[in-house]
Parts: sequence; structure tokens; C-alpha cells
Amino acid sequence: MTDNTKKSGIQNFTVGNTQETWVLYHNPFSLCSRKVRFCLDEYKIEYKSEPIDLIETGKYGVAEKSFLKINPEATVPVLLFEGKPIYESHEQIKFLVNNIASNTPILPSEKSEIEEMDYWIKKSSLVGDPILNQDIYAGNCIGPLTFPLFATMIRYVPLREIIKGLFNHPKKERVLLFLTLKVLGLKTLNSKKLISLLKKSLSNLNSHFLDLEEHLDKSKQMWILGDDFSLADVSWSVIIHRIHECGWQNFLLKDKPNIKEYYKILCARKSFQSSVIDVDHPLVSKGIYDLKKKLDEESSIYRTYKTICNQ
Ligand SMILES: N[C@@H](CCC(=O)N[C@@H](CS)C(=O)NCC(=O)O)C(=O)O
Repeated sequence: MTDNTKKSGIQNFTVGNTQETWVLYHNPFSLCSRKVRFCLDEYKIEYKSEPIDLIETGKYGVAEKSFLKINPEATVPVLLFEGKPIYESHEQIKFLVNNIASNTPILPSEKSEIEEMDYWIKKSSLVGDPILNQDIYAGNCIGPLTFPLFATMIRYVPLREIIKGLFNHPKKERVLLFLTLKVLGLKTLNSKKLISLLKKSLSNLNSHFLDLEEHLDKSKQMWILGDDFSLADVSWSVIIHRIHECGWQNFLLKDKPNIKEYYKILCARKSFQSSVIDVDHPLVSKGIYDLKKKLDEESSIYRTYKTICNQ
């Protein structure tokens, strides 16, 4: 898959002198980290876990000097293979399945199935600037649609930790967003500019979901590629999960019975539970609880959701 980020895939330098075959730098809340953890658990690959904080989970671990040496872009996940970093989660999951010994084949046997799998992986990826190319990548719609949850989580993070990002984080616009969310909370989303960004993200994600709904409806099978679970399912699962965390499911999935059923089956999968559902963080739980309460009470954020969804 080509993308417009500077570097992706395996790099030609080594980090530290790790003896481990696989090391994952990741965060409990990060969507792309969840994707790679799901892949590792699904295919029972042993790895060394290196948790890194995002500001949403308390501090800018991604902007610390030691981590910037591993990924100057200041993002997780980063997967190391024999000490060499692999960038971009869609590259990491493919690299993983191509480089492990397995008794049962992981990749589909037919070329056409591999192409189909790649189509669904690409469609669900988060590539480059998350507010661009949302019509190509469903993953790029997710950042803006997570703003409400960012707002409820960041309440619990000390202001000084966010300010530190102004000095050491390479992407200052991200820091400024979190500063605004910290100061204004959910009211940030009352701005016309943000409402129009969220409308665009929601409408783009809805189109991607309609494609998936139609595909699942036609195939009448359990997984995206049919009877066999694949990386396409790994990649879509975390998007549908995030939609539920942020309370968009009542708007986005109400007319999509096949995705709802598909997600139920995903949630029953042990590897999804161990790598995503059960990987808890106190600030994630608090943020989800607070946002859900506000939506259930039909307070002003609920009305903002309705405006965004044109309801
Ligand atoms: N395209 C990248 C996206 C990585 C990314 O944006 N990660 C987010 C968390 S999901 C991050 O680390 N953000 C750090 C920050 O914004 O400070 C991938 O697929 O791995």
C-alpha cells in the first residue's frame, strides 16, 4: 500500500540492543495500537510490551526524547522486529503475518482474496493527516469523531502536562487542540468550524460503513472475507469499537443490522477481548462514563451530536 506519510514499513536502523523478536510501543487507548495488539493476540505472537502515554492518558510519553529516537513523528504504535522499527499500523499487521511461523495459514490462499483483504485494510487505515482523505480512509474520520471523548478525558489531565507538549511535541497543532479541549471542554464543539469538520467526518465514515454493510449483507458470511477471520476484520474492529466508545453508534449504526451483528461476533472473540475490550485505563473509563452520562441526559452535547448527524 502506498501512502502519503514520509516513512512507513520497516526502517533500516536498530533501536537499543533488544534481544526480543517483537517489541510493541503502544497505548491502551490508541486506535492503531489496538489494531496491532489485536493482531498479536489473535495470532498468539509473543512480544515485549512497552506502554507509552498519550496526553489523553496523562502525559506526552510520545514526545519524550527517548521515544522520539524511536519515532520522530511522536506517534504510537511502533513495532520493533529484531530491533528495527516498523512504522504505520497497517504495515505492522501485514509485516507480522508475513514474518511469523504458523502451523495454520494466516493469509488467504487465493490472490483475489489477498487483494480483497488489502482493499478492506486500506479502506479502514489511518494514513497521513487525519483530517484529509477521509473519503479514502475510514480511519482518518476517527480522530475528529473522537473529539468529544478527548474533551471528557483531558479534564483529568493536569494543564502543566499539556503545556509541556508546546515545548517538545513536534506537532504543535495537536497540542493546541488538547489545550483548547482542556480549557473549554465539550463547549469546544460548539464552534462552527469544528461542527463542519465533524459533519464531514461523520458523513465520510457513514459512506464507508454503508459499503461494509452492503458487503456483509451480500456475502451473508461471518467475516469480511467470508468464513475465515482475516486482517481486514482486525483493522475494522477497532473503528467500530471507537464509534461505540464515543456514542456515535446510535446515529451511525441504527440502519446497519449487518455491522451490528458482525460487531457482536467480534466482541465475543477472545483475542479482541484480551487486546482491546479488557485493556483498561482509568482515564479512558472515566472519559467514556462522563460522555455517556451527558449523552444519556440529552444535555447540550447530545443536541450537538444531533446537529452533526442532521437529525
Ligand atoms: N498512521 C499511523 C497513525 C498513528 C497515530 O496517529 N497514532 C496516534 C494515536 S492513535 C498518536 O500516537 N498520537 C500521538 C499524539 O497525537 O500526540 C498508524 O497507522 O500507525
